[in-house]
Amino acid sequence: MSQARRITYTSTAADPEFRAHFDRALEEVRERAPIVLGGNVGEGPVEGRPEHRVVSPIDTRRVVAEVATATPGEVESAVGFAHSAFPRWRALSWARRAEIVRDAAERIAARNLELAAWMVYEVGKTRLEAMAEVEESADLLRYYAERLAMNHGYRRPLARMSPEETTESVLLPYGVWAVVSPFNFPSALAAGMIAGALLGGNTVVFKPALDAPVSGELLCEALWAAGVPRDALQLVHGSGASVGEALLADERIAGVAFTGSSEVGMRIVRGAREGASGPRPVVVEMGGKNACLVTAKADLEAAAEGVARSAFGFGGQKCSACSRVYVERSVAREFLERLLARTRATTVGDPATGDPALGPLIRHSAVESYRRYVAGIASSGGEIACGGTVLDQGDLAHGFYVAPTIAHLPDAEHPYFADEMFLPILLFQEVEDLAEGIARANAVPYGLTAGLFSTDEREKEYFLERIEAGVIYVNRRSGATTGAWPGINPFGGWKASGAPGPAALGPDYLLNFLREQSRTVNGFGA
Ligand code: UN1
Repeated sequence: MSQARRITYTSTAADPEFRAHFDRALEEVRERAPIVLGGNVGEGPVEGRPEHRVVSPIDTRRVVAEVATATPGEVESAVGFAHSAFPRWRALSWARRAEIVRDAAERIAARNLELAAWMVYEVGKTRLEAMAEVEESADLLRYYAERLAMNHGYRRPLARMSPEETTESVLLPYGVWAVVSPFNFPSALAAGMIAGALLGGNTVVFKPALDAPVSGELLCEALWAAGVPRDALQLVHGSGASVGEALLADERIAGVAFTGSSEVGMRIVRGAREGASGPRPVVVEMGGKNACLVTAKADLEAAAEGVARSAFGFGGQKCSACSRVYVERSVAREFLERLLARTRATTVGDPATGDPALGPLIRHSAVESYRRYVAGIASSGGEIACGGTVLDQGDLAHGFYVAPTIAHLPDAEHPYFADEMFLPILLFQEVEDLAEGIARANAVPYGLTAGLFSTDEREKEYFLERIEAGVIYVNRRSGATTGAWPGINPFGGWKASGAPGPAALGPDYLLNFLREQSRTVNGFGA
């Protein structure tokens, strides 16, 4: 059943009808779990027993999926199938490929509650965040298909040297792309990269995060059902270290699209660019340490809401999360009080049974990392203004729950200011003025997103011209640094956050997956 009022990342509350529908979807999913998954190599799942169990971060006694991971031989076969499928898939008209991808979008939209319910169990998102992500996935497919159509499949007549000659620029696919996606947006980030590759006529071998294989399979199901041949979209499960590496090592892989940590992304950039037949295109979207600046001229209530939503939404497990806030001294105290009030009121709990603002972290190691950072802040003379505790009592004992945390470090140069934690830990810092805030915001290797709260036109201008980030927002109450949407907020990192190239969610994203051929044809054969 699909939802009448569409949910996006700006939605704040669910109406009772949505809750009731979602409850039913959760119940159905609970009955079907654990789902057995084997990816798809050739026409069917990989051989072998499902040896990898995906447990829900909400309650680890609940097994969400049993997954058969691909062996190196199966990865090789998957690449082989996608390689053989390439000539047929690229030979389809661009209009047909766009039609198939649009159809997949409608299939995703038609099953939105079911897909979102699986995602709640699989990665622990809240209902609203999961639903928004499913809607974003459908919109991504629609938007990229529309961009292909608006550009007429990227064939453009050019000027001619002589009347007998016709000249054209044609953008063409490369071949097989490896698409590797992370757990935190297991549907949308995969949908974007896969659609980018497929629409241009490339084929794909897709490896979803091992923490989130269900969302990956459901996405592929929609694409296959819409008419993407199974061999043109192969699906292999496994870890980055085994399956990911095997994929990248295969010389028939013509391009790599990766979203995930900077550590892995940079390894891919270094290692994968050199392909068997020349440089390989590599599209990488990596980490962030995103700052928000709040000046004395800000609407402090809007700022507190925007920062809290971006810092703590999905437990800070977004590359776009706000993890540093720099506040002008004269309003620092008042802003902090408002932010603390909001943060203390943030409900943490099981998103499948209730409607908390925050669910669990993805896995045990994230909780361990949270403990280490909290201890590190204390041992550096820092102060935990709120949070800092692991929530493992009562109903929360079987999941990975932690309290949203605001911390202050006396040393403004502390390495934590440049360390992507992927946790609900926000570092709070006073600054003299906007100039100092921008200097601090820019003083990290990353440059993904950034935010400003100020009502002053000159300050806005000053910020827009100096901030070093690919995605910037001013006065965004619904999310100071997060919540990019297809066709609205192109999403690409600067500096260590991404590779140069047209941004995801933006009008030119498909260009990443295409190479140009210039065609000059002389009518008289001369
Ligand atoms: C990511 O955080 O990994 O802006 C990507 C957002 C999302 C994209 C985030 N649409 O929050």
